[in-house]
Amino acid sequence: MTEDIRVAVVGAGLMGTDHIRRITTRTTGAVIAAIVEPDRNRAAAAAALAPGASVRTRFDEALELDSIDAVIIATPAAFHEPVIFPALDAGIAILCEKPLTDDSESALRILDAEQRLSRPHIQVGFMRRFDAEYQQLKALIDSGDAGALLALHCAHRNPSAPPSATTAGMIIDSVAHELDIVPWLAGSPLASIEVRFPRRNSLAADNLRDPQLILLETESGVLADVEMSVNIQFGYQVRTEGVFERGVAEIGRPSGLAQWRAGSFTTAEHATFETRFAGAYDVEVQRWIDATRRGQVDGPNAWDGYLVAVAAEAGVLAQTTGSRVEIKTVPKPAFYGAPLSATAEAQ
Ligand code: ISE
Repeated sequence: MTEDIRVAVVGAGLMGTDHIRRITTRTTGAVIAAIVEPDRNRAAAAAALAPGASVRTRFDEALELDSIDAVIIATPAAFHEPVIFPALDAGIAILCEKPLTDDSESALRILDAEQRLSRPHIQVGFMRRFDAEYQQLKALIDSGDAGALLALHCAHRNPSAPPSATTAGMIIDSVAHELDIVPWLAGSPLASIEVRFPRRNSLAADNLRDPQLILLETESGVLADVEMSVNIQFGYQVRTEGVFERGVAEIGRPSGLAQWRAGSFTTAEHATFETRFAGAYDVEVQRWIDATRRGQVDGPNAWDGYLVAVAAEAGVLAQTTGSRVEIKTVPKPAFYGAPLSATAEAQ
């Protein structure tokens, strides 16, 4: 393909707008051909970033009228399926923001529909896999230079939660990242999940059990503890420490200008995931564009999205039982390539 691919962005909220800005100013090989957004103000603000793009209220209009080659789905998860099915029918490339869906049944419906095509078309927006520091940690784990990976300590901290946040949603929408990245780092699928609630943050809405402590175990026996906080005020922070046989390694520390002044040491922390993972999003979208032009998917696919949906469901159950819940998946279809480890889907 020599011409730029024509992309429709469905949903012009925070992430959709961020991707529109990215494609118009930082990536190459793609143009925004259509913006699908029913809210007029949002649509107008997004359209101002992408001169020449059509503005539509429905995805089928964009499919019919804008000659699109690909779609970025940036709506809330409950609205992913109604865009994914017609996009698959049209045979176009899909970058779907995480989570793929908010339940495993709908994820399975998507896998079934995708397998009617000759190859995978869906990439899921687990952008951490493209982050430079996560890539370094993964390379260290894979090299074996520090010995085997034994455990991970993960902290996932958001400054404040929107009023729509729920206790289950903290697993489905936020811990979703760790449900993807922990097995990716460890090179082994998740086997179980346990969720406990520490003392409640009084700054959280009354309905919210925040923070949460999550314990994940991989089939290979790596244990990952995750502190998920969504009202921690000071900033946005995602830190991961790997414990190895011969040492430890950490990613996610604040970087940039450090100051020693007036008796204190300071360095700025991120306020939002848009800046913390800006580089990762750029790489993710550029690689998605490049792969789309080659007719491939080069990143977490719909199968990975399904695995996260299953693990999140187990996590929501674990919130209510307070005990360890096993994560059980259907066997991996050959369509999605080799399983993560030999034992991945053996049971
Ligand atoms: C948000 O949707 C994200 O994906 C962020 O990375 C995550 O930190 C946040 O908790 C989610 O709500």
